Amino acid sequence: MSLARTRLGRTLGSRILHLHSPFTLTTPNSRSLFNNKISLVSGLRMASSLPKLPVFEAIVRHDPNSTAVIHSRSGRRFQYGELLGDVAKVRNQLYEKAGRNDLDGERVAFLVENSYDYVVTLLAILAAKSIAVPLSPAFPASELQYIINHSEALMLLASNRFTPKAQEVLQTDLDSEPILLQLNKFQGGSAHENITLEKTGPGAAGMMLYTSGTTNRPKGVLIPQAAMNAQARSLIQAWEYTPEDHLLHVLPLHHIHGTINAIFTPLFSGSTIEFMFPFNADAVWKRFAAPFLTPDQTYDPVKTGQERITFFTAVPTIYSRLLSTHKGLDPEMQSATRTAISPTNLRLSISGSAALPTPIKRAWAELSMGNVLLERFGMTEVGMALSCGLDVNDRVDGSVGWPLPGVEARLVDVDTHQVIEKGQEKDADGRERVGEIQLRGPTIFAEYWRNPDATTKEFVESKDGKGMWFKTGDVAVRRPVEGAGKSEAPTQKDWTKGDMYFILGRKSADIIKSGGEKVSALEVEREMLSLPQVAEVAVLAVPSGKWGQKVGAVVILDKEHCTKWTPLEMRRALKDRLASYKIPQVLRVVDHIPRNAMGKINKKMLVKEVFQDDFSGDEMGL
Ligand code: MLC
Ligand code: AMP
Repeated sequence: MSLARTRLGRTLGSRILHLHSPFTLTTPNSRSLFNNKISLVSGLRMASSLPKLPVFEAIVRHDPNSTAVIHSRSGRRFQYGELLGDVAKVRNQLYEKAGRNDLDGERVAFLVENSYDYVVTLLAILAAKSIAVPLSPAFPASELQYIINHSEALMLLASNRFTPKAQEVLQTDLDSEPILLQLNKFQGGSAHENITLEKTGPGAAGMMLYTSGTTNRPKGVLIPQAAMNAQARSLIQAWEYTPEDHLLHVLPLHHIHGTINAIFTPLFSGSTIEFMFPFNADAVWKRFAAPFLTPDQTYDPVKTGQERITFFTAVPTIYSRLLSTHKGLDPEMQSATRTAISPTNLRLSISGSAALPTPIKRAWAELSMGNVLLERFGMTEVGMALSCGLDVNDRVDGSVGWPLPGVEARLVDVDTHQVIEKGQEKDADGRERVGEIQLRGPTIFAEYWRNPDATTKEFVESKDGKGMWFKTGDVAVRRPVEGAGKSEAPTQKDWTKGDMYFILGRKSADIIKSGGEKVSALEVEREMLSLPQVAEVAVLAVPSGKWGQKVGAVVILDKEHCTKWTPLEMRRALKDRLASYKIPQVLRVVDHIPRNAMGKINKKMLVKEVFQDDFSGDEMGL
């Protein structure tokens, strides 16, 4: 046992076990306990067998020598052939550490960086038929404490890098103590093992993502693996992922966008996932350009040692940052990056998680010499639901397209509460009818964890007996678009037909989308009200060119505590309570917040009154 490891073991106490050295134990007591556990599970040490989940069946079929994952900065590569062997190892270690050979339906939280290790960990938890709860390492311990308590996590897995963070969380006041397991890093080059897929069924395997909503604490969205598979299949059909796709991954991994669209689905298709996180515009431009930095700027993966990026999926803020930094690149880089993102090289660039402003879409198309961003609409609870089509004519400005394969969508009139049937998109006066988007199908989540009331509230019964509809809270109109959904091109699919959906906004003013991150105004208000400085507060969505929306706070100070409060002081006060993107970017201190007779604040009016000055000067800088 190395000195460093002994020290680390001591610091963590007897709860820790190093994954790749399962016999390295930290205390004599834990050794005997552990040995007992080994014998209990020894019959299950099936390094070469996994349950027959569709994702494993797909991975087994891929060329074992093809690249599954690349770490962009180090250049380290991991092949499809090594993936399932590594998954089986980690799955077995979960059993060993838990001292149980059945983790069916248990929640396993994990703090692992964007890497091959994250992919292996996620799949290993599914292989154990458990529910994977990915945590954001950027969250303060108090937010992670909430998730661990709420999900009743049996285990907390942490990479070496995030073990200190995991320890910090374990030192908070937890309802129960999850078993901590430190995962060592895979270096690449594991043997290609023959993995047997056993017909044991998926059990309760799935993923649970925490999302802010109209309640003051985030909700756990339970996505069974069957829904994860349905989401992946739908996207493969719509966006045609292939083994030739090379995806540059710049997104956080505790959201549906970064996990299902950019990990789970590419794994189904045998695509390559290259991790480059956190997002940095200069680094992304350099990576795009790399395979084209040849004397005549032709694509040369052999000489440059870099394959081209064919697939990129991001939020509008990321495209906006890329556009505004491009001007600062030197001429050679400008030219190479333009070639790299042109449609011949970058097969598909997708925008979603927030409304795509048309100026960003146009500027990207111009810079890339014709790559029109494909916009789609999704949600943690439903995966991807609506999408524009692969055909360029089907990427209509301002529209999120059509229901994806396998997804059923309808609009329910926000005024009359009637379903807006096909052909009834206009009222008697010829005005467009605005409706809430409701969805159903195999891609939809199962429930809000331990929250039957919220689950019941967000689903409505159907009249046709074909299943309940999920209420998204997003409002839209449907209209025909000349020339869209009509192409005979081979990429045209049956789902890109009929009227297209255009999102207008959300029903609730209490949900803010900033840089693709969802923020609950109520959650922020709750934390602010617990500060001694704050007597009253309203948290609002302030329109922003750069972020889509910014979190804004209108505050009445508690004069007994302070008479002045700066944005910096506010940020400092909230730093340990809220993830940084939830902390208001703009603050106004006022003497009075107008309320109606019911005591309610009209946030849509208040934002106009108070933040008028912030609406300008925050353009995208394209
Ligand atoms: C970071 N900051 C934000 C922010 N992200 N503030 C508001 N909104 C955000 N989204 C804060 C940081 O905490 C920091 O504050 C300051 O801004 C500058 O940080 P930065 O380093 O410049 O920001 P960066 O790390 O580059 O992040 C920006 C970003 C990131 C756009 C790359 O927010 C991001 O990856 N967003 C994507 C989120 C996502 O994947 N959403 C999908 C959800 S699923 P300070 O005070 O510390 O300086 C979903 C369904 C669907 O929506 O349809 O896909
Ligand atoms: P989240 O809860 O973080 O998964 O965010 C889901 C929400 O993001 C949706 O309910 C929408 O409000 C918003 N959203 C996602 N994609 C789009 C889009 N293309 N246009 C507008 N809003 C979007």
